[in-house]
Amino acid sequence: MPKALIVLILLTALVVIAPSVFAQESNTMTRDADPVFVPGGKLAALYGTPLENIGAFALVGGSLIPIPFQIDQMDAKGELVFPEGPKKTSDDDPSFDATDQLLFMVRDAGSKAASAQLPAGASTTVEVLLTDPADGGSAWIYVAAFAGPAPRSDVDYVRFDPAKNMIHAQNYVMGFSETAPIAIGYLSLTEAGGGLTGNQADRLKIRFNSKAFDGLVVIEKNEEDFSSEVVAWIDGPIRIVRRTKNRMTLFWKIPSPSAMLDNIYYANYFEFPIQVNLPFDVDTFLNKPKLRVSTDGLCSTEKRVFFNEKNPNPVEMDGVMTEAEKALNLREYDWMVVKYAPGGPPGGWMNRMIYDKGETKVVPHLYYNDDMAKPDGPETEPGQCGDVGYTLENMETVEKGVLKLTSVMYNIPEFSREKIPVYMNILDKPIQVNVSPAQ
Ligand SMILES: [Ca+2]
Ligand SMILES: [Ca+2]
Ligand SMILES: [Ca+2]
Repeated sequence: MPKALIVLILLTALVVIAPSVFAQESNTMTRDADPVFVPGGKLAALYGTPLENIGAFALVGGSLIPIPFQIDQMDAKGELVFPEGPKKTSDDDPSFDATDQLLFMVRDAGSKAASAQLPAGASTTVEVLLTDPADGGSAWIYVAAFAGPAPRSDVDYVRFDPAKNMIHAQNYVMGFSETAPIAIGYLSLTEAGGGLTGNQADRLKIRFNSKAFDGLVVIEKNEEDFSSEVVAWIDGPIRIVRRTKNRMTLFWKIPSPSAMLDNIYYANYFEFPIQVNLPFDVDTFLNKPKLRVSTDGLCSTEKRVFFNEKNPNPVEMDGVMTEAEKALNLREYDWMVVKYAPGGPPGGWMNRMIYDKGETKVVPHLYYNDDMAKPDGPETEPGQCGDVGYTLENMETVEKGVLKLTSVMYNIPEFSREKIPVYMNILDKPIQVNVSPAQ
């Protein structure tokens, strides 16, 4: 058979086959807000590789490009490794091993690559298939080991400024109160986060009050009674993990046991944990203990509205408590939203709580106060202007021990109600990963 004819037949075959193959293998992932975690146990092909020799890539618009990713290491004791800060730590095995994990943003994944498109010069390449359990959508990334430093993306979604103790994320900027270093004292949405207006937060308030010794003593504590020290941090392109050592003066001069808390910041959301250490059975000493954790707003900024699934009609956070606001259902909620009022910028925040109540009956209820005439010090702007968060109910059912709650704040840059389930899926239906050798 003449050579030209064979070539022609092959070409025809390719043209016929190619569209159907590519149609099945293109990126169909609709989710764009999630980080994706690949545990080290699934990346055995990379064990022993120095971290700087590992690269992650995605096929976008027909070319394979480096994507932002980071590797968080865990030591032999299962402790997260913090490469920076006064109490920095290091991994027993500084190269990639089974306890480390690789993370990246789902928005950076791409289509399935053919073998000719795999990273040139890599000694090993694995294919990571991402599947959305909610709608079956899929996307891919490729992780490769090189003999020397790997090509890297220069995208950095989050930056920690340790001198100013500020977080600069793609969608928001956060700082802390000078007089209460455990508490958020500055929070703004960037243009990418659907905001434009500078600081929106008075401060985070942590308020505890209780009676003790049959009502003879009143105990009141606020966020200024905490010491909080940044001891170490991870600052990668995907997330910041900021470890703080926190103590509260409990009674007279007796400090609480110190609690290490890891605040985590992604491009578009953050996790703010609270830990209540109880060195005794609460019921023995305290009557009606109450804890409130809330973020007060500023009336001087752009108007905002609030709603949650139990209170679907938005109420205006304007410093005036209407009848509708007084009648809000405060029961335990799945999510709540604070966004700019209609006509304002498009962005908003969705909040949810993660907690394990264990044997206790402790539940977070909604806290909402929007009354400028009611001072609630210590605070920056007197009065409450859309002060929203949670109170812990039934704390007297807690026995000696530790109570942990994490508040997660998701920024939704172009807010619409249809997006709420999408953001709930970040935790409820995490994106699945399957790793196989790249073909
Ligand atoms: Ca390691
Ligand atoms: Ca109001
Ligand atoms: Ca205030």
